[in-house]
Amino acid sequence: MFKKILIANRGEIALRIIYACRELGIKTVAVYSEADENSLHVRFADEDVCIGPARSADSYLSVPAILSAAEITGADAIHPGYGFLSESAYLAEVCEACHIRFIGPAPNVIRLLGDKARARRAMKKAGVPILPGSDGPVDSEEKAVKIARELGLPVIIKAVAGGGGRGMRVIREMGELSKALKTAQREAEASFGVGDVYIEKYLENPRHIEFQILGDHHGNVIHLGERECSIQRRHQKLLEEGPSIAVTEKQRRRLGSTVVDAARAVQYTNAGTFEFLMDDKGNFFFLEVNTRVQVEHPVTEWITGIDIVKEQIRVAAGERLSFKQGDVTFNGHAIECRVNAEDPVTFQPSPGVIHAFSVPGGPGVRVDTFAHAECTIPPYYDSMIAKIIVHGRDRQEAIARMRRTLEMTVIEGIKTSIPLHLKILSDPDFIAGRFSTSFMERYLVEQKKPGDGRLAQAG
Ligand code: MV4
Repeated sequence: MFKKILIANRGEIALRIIYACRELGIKTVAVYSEADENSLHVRFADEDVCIGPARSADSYLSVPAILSAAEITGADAIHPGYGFLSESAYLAEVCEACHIRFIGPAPNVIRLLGDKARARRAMKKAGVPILPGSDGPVDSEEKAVKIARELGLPVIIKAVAGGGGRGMRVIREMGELSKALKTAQREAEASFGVGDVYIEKYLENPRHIEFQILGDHHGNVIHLGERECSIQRRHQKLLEEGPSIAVTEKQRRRLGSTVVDAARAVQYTNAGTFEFLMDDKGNFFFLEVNTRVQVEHPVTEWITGIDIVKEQIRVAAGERLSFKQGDVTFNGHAIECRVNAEDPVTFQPSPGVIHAFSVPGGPGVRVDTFAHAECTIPPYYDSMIAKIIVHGRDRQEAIARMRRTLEMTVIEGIKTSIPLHLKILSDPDFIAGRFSTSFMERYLVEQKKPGDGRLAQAG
């Protein structure tokens, strides 16, 4: 087992990794930017190293700064968390060269799955259902027109280096195709340094459902069921839950076993998430694989009782997964709300000093946060300040539990998304489980209608 892990991240996930390391008896090294000097992850790590100025590009995204910190402190592994360098095949490769273990999949696996067109092909080959689309990148207008004709409109153009919704274009009329192809390519080149794009049939109003997997270095791969992540705005998830009320036990077993086979086929190790779109007939289509631990992993931890971060560390150290697929059971229902420092109506970031901070406990409540009274939320990073996760025997109990928790949460000094979460949790369509990825868009349009009253009442 590792003796010392460097945590190449900040905020709640850095603390979450410290929790796991402490329970496993592993020393920790925090890295921090000048804006995070007084952060809790720095206070609770055994050692800490300042790696640069506030700007992420100069600190949390700097491979040389992070590798130097690992060398200086003698860390034998790096946990990248989520965001920042968590899906950097380059960091994973440099770690290998420096004999420091990267806690994540092998560099070539990150690279394969980071190229969405290659990932699509690999998944198709492994028997995972995909949407009809181009076989690889589309580099000319003639090719694009031919494919769009074959697929039938609407289609969607996506960047091979994309993911998370960046650099996508939906085409509803043939006349739009040529211009959209050029802008998508230009945007992809500017954002990712790779201009390649591919085309898929566009699925209207799908659900977004993802399967959590874990793999060790002994060929064992298991799945931990799915999370429903349809409640999002502009590709930022607001609320996740598990299990999805749209997935039957039979579908879970079937798709679970399909993703496990596919993960084995690409020699996947460590934690990963297979993202799918689900249509209104219950068909699943592969989107992409996230090769990191995700923000919403606590939802799965609670319904399975498995500590995903500890498993990540164990398998990276060469140990076997501590359980088999047959040991995995699903218990009750979990919901996570991402509390952001932002205006709940305009979504403008709201950084600053938190003067009062109190979140209730009680049965079935977990809070993953780096925030506390008198802490400062810097303006340089993601606006998420806390994750509130609840568990109930069933979905109804979980919803009631989340509502009472949010109602009794006190955060003063900054604005938060809590009023918006409370409105979602009392929406009849949400409560009935009738929603898709379009839920928030429609919801926010409805709210703007004059005379509706919901906006004025709630919050
Ligand atoms: C799609 C799609 C419909 N059809 N692909 C957005 C994030 C990126 N990972 C893929 N995305 C989508 N791909 C096809 N062929 C709709 C989306 C999409 C979406 C997906 C998941 C969660 C929220 C979403 C919001 C809008 C669009």
